[in-house]
Amino acid sequence: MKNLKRLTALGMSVFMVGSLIGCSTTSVPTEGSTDTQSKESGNASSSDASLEGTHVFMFKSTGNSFGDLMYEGFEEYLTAKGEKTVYKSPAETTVAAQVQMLDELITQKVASITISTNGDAGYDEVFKKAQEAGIPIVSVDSEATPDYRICHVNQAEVADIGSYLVQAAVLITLGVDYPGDGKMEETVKEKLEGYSGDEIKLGVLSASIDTPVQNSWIAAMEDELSKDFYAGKVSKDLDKKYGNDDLTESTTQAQAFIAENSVDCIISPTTVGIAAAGQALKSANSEIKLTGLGIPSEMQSFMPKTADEDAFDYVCPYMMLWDVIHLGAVSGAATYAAVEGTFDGSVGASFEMDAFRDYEATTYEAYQSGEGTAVLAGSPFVFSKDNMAEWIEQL
Ligand code: RAM
Repeated sequence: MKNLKRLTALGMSVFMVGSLIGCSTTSVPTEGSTDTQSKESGNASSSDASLEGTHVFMFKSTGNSFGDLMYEGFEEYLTAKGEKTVYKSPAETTVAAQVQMLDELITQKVASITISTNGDAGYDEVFKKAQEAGIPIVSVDSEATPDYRICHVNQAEVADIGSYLVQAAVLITLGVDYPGDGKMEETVKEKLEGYSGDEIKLGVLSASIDTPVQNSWIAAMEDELSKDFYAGKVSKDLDKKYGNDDLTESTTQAQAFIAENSVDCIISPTTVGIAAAGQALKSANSEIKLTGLGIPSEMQSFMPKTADEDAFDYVCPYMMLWDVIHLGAVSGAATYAAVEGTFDGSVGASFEMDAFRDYEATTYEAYQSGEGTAVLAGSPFVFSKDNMAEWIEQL
């Protein structure tokens, strides 16, 4: 894990400037087993009485490694605390599917709910039921309604993610290698100043049209594009398509971008979308380039892996993400503190997270975020030909 430390330091220096699977079941507890650290997904049937007192981690849907990696961290952290955890996600990436599953879990008297939501609205009734049953709700990745959550665990600053994704897409369109720590904005300004070609057009291949987290990043991308130095050089309008975090639907949408051939670079702020687009663009031998938020091991066929390679021989010259396993562990620590009654999520309230893997013990303090509060888990890393080989081993 030595490399992770070095890369963590790199990520911080780049990004902290200016801001601080269907219903598959991979492991189900056997009858009479005391081990409920299962990775079961799908139906939370009421016959599964062993879930009483268990901490639930619910992702947007099954079949997404991003959710699996977060659960890995969540489970590891809480297991070390002597707690029981379970991974429950619906097969469909919809609010209704999550609500139905939550309702069943609350009836089973689970200890807590840690969730990445599929939408802003539609959870009130079920969240109220959880609240009345004394079951705390913490959201991670994609926010839950401030009215009902203890706090949200934010992976990285939303504004930064939006800016960096646009900057990366513009530089990639202009054939510029990742310029290194903290140099993206100035490089974009410099390159655009000397640019007199056609207006650059960017596309977005997102998750669902309602997903809070992707929508917040898209709004931040639009803010970035409204800055003066893009005027007349990069279109303010993003061409948005939605693949619902489903591989097949995302592939269809990527193919639509290819058929229309009207964007220079696709930004996919979802690990499912970027992998689908990588494959579609590569198979079609398309000139459209790609960046976004991706898991290194899933993107290795579409990205350069050694410093001596030409990044532009690949569909995706560089992209970004954060340490997803650590993010899941932070959500576990927040949930644990909430259940213990030592963290109420109000502004200024804090909890201590034990040392986790390569990370030292850390105190997280809640800050105002929209109508609710959040804690900031970390910062993104840029994955490029200089560090891909190391990151493929980690994530
Ligand atoms: C996907 C999910 C998740 C998002 C990541 C980047 O796996 O949509 O919500 O945060 O990508």
